[in-house]
Amino acid sequence: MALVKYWGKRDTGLMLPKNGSISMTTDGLFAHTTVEFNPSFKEDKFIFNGLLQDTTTDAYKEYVGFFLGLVRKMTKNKDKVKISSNNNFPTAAGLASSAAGFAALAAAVNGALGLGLNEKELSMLARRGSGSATRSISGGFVEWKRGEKEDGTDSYGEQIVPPDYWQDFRMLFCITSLKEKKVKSRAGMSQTLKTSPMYPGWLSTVGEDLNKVRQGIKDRNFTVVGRTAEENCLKMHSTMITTKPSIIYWKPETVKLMHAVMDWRDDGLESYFTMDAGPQVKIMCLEKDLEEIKGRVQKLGITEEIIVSKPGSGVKLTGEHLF
Ligand code: 2P0
Repeated sequence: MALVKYWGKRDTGLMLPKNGSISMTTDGLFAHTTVEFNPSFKEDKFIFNGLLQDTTTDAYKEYVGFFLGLVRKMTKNKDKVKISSNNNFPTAAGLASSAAGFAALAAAVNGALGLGLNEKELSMLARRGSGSATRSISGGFVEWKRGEKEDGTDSYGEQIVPPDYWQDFRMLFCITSLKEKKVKSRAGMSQTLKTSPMYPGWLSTVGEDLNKVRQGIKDRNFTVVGRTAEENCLKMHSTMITTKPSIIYWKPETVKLMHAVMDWRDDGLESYFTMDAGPQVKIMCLEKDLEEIKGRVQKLGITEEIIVSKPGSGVKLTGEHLF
């Protein structure tokens, strides 16, 4: 979940970002993926949350199909593959499902084919599936370096601190709507870059946000991290709102929660919000205030679900296979 957002690509093929970003890998939301390449398989199969997916759709071809094409080019392995992947949270609703999904898929492919990629290489492979997945390979707080090189070899995720470094940092995922969003992040960021008059302002200030959040994490300075993350989120959304046609991911419940967080802060209860390409509000707070804030959110009666997360580990291979 991004604290300093990735918004805009400088190379769409290599999935290189216009700006660096920082996220927290969360322990409460994850993807579990099993991959098998086998010469006896007749076709590729992709099962998502238990349902066999149509591999002829544009969505499949743009995401999983494209990624498999890259893997095959890289490894020269021509075997057909079976992939099964489960998310323990809603998909395509602004909860970074493609980050979790492609980080897990890259790690599973690495294991299945014995590629022996290290964390940095794995991060660059995951990046080709979905930009935000670059960060989700590592645990704790992670920075995706923008990089300068045209070939993308210096654009990967790097851990700032491990998950146990900041044990009392919490994020509440306040799910306001379980509907899939109308405009995917990929399309949204491409449109914003082309038509928002705010986009240059976004790019010119994001470096400062990165410095503040990176240092704030190292210092465990909740005020600096929370405040900067909230400001950064609002700047990103200002580019979306002012793009043509306008993209407003917020719903009335989203705005209600934003105001609530600000009001509570005025009363001395410190928390901050961040939203991504969707209506969900993620509230950052410290463990000592968690129950109070959770209770207040529940009392508003506008959330479908609240998922509480702390910094979590990155990808790992498990012996628990889905088939
Ligand atoms: C982020 N988001 O930093 C930002 C904030 C959404 C808002 O990364 O085209 O699904 O696959 O690279 O990673 C969502 O965009 O886009 C995203 P692609 P992705 O988390």
